[in-house]
Amino acid sequence: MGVCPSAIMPLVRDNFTGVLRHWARPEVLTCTSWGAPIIWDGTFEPDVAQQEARRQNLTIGLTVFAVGRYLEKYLESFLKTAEQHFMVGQRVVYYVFTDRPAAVPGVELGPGRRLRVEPVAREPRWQDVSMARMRTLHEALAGRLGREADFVFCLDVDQRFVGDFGPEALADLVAQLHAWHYRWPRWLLPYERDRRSAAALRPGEGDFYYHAALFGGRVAALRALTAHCARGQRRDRERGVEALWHDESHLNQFLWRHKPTKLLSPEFCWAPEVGRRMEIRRPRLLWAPKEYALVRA
Ligand code: 2GW
Ligand code: MN
Repeated sequence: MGVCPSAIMPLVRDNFTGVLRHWARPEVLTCTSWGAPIIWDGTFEPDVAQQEARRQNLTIGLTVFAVGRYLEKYLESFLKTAEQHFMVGQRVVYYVFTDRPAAVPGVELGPGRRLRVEPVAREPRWQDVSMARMRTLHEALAGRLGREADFVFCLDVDQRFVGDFGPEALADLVAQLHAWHYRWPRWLLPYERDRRSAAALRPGEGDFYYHAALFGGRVAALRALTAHCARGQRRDRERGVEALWHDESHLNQFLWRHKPTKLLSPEFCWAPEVGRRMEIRRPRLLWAPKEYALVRA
């Protein structure tokens, strides 16, 4: 994972994080080898972020897909908990992509917050439901979403907010450390290795394993990310291959070539099944329990 430059270059800051307090969390990596902050609980100042976001008069987009059974199962608690914790005090626009717009639950929204429902087709294979998000997002970012939002976060729906998730997470290109893999050595990370796939990484490539359940950034950066992933998926389909972790493999490929400017610690998107970990202090999102047998039938 490279040597953290924080020991020799203690001042990592950005407008939203403030001065990164490496010293508050000496037990974890708080900075990447390319100088991007990895934000952990206690390393940033939420008030600095809040003020800066207000000063810039930002609109923050949150996209989520709820297709088929995932709508009833997850969407309401996702939205309700987002109202309690996601970018509270900022202007927020939710984009819910679904095959059944009429079934989207009515959730009461706070001031300055709105919800738009965008119809999408239902793909027959679940892998395609997940992968089709990249192309749909790419198009949405070129349309109204891209015009009305300054920053956008793209999330899986099968999770809920349990802690405040605020503007400290904003940056040009934001990636999430995967809860299951953040302690693993690089050679064990589940990147796509088949060279026929556009998502392939060679031995020695890859910085971290990033979770596709959460990525974000400025509209321009996300246009590039979604274009890369959608193009890679299309090429794979033409060649008759499919990457190991679908859109997530292509995301990891992109983020190896285009370094994210901020990383979120696994606290931001935690999986309770991993078990107790001393460094996980205050989770922001929790994955819903996986019920593959039920939903992937
Ligand atoms: C997905 C798999 C099996 C059955 C159904 C679905 C499904 C997904 C669905 O029926 N309807 C639906 O709206 N989705 C959307 O795709 C939804 O937003 C969901 O959160 C997202 C990804 O599927 P999910 O959450 O079941 O996959 P995970 O949690 O195992 O996700 C990781 O790996 C995926 C690729 O296999 C994606 O990269 C995802 O972003 C990762 O978190
Ligand atoms: Mn998920």
